[in-house]
Amino acid sequence: MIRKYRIGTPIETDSVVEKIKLSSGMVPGWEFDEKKKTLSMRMDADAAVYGLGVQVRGINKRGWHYVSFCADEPHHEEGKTSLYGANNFFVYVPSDKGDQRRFGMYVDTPGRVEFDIGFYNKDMFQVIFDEADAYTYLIEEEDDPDNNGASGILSIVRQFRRIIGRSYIAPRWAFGFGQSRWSYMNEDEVREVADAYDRTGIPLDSIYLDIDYMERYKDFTVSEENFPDFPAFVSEMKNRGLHLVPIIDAGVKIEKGYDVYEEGIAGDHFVKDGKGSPFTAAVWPGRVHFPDFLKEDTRRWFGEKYRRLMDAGIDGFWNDMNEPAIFYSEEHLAEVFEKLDTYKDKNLDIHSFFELQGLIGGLCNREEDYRSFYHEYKGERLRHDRVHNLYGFNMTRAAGEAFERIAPDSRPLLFSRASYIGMHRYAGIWTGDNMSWWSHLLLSIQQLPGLNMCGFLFAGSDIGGFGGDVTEELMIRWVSFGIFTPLFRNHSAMGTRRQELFRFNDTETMRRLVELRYALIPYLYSEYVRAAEQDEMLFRPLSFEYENDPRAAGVEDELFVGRSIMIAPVYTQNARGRYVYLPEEMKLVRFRSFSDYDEEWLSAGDHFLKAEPGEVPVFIRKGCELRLAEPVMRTSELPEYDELDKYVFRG
Ligand code: MIG
Repeated sequence: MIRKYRIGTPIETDSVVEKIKLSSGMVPGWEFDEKKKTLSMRMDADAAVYGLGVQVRGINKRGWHYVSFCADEPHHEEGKTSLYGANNFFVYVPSDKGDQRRFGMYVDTPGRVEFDIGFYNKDMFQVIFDEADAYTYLIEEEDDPDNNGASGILSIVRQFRRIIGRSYIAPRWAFGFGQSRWSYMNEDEVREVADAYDRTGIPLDSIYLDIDYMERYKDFTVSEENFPDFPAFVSEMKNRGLHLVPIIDAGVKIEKGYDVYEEGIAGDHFVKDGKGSPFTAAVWPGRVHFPDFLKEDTRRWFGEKYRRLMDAGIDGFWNDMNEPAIFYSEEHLAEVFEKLDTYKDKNLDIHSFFELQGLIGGLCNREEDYRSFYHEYKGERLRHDRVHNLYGFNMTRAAGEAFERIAPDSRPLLFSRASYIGMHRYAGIWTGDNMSWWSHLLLSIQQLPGLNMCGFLFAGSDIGGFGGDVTEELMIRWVSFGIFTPLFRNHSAMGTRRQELFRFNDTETMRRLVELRYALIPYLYSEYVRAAEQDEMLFRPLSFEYENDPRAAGVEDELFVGRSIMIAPVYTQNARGRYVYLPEEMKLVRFRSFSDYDEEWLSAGDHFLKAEPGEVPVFIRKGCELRLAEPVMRTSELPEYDELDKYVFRG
């Protein structure tokens, strides 16, 4: 049962595709304070709150506040309130003691909105708007005849997923292992990576091209110096069964003679400053203009540009910097330079010194800059901050819509950093610039359920961590978890320790783990496609499956993956295992490789689970089965799930 309510004059976002009749009045159960622009509700002492897409601090979101305002935020620490996505759907689950009922809520507003979930006042849930213009959808449990036994929370999620449209389905090769680095600079570096993987026998399906493949960071160009015959190189890789996946950034370099820039100006495709000229900011290439992806013909124009790379044989892309990230705006930079001059001969004391530091540190992603340019959206001129959260969504939609025209029968890979609900119909996401920290391995486990709830099924984090130096043990544990995530990509930042798997001492363990991934792909991919088609979640916390088990509600580090299995990754240093809670009896299979394992039945309750680095425990649910393939070097050599009969594990 879904009801839709209106607050103020909402901006249409295209996130909901089903027509739902507007109900009159305010969302029942919530109070709206017009002056404070706040919706609020008292929370039951034991209530849990799930959802909100990609955010910090665990699966149950209660106890912190979250701001939906897509942010280029490379520090995913627990004090942060915004990461790259703005995904305003949550499920509220009260205890059975009070008189409240479970429900889901989607707050559809493209501007900034804060979800204070017991942060300021531990018993209050507050939705605080910048502009109180929104649709809210209230989703209650209903008897769903074809819910396949889904329990209350899952049926709420499923109803929501139905109204936002079917999730993007990535090609199967995208489940293969991907190796990325910022950046492989030229053909030879890419070849060396491919050769080293083949030499060590570690399966691989794709190699990513980060910004340096371009000519001076200009979108849709390829450096002729470093990739002299790009189409030939793409097909050389293709002949080896490898896909190259280039990055595309949101900003278009301002450069006379660069056709994307020239066409953008001629076609009036860029966002405007207050005076009506194209807004100038800086990102990688230096000064750029931002395409106004909110305009349909700009999406069409920009989307067509992907064709160039596709004509060269490319069939996968990642869209970056589309919050959009801004290093500085030209206007503000000039102000800062002027101000800096006044410090020159000053005796800098504590105040002026910090002020000076703030001037420089505050150049990036500045609030005021986001309020200084304009879009043309559905026939209206709107200031950017009011529609900020739609930017990355619509950049990615431009690509997705273009793929439907350019390659209607094939399924290119596409994922994005920024997101809004609605984008899940066109692409997946990756979780951005994490660190090579154990805590971020845990974070990457905990981010998945919230993403799945919002329709993002094709998702994953940078394996091994993006920033900082990874250790071999962390990499082994991270890969041991990553083999279950749809996007399974090792990526790291410039200047950090090289972390391709063949660079570690124990490449044997790395190979076994990636082989296990390939053995799992038929299961994972068929469960993934099914989840997309049936509006289900691929990754489910225990509390979603065992709603009446109070112990399950507290489990933040175990997940069901598809219908048959549950995982309990190890995410601490020097561990030889971990504690695990089983809501019911399950079969444990402890894999050292796809063909080397031991099995045992474990009863419901708590257990210490032994798992040395390199051992991957998988729990098979009672009455379910898991079939593995024999590993191969490329996904193209894998059979379908139904064809497997050799390695069958039964719970
Ligand atoms: O400001 O393209 O999240 O994956 O390697 C950094 C360089 C820009 C951020 C992405 C990261 C990518 C990096 N990009």
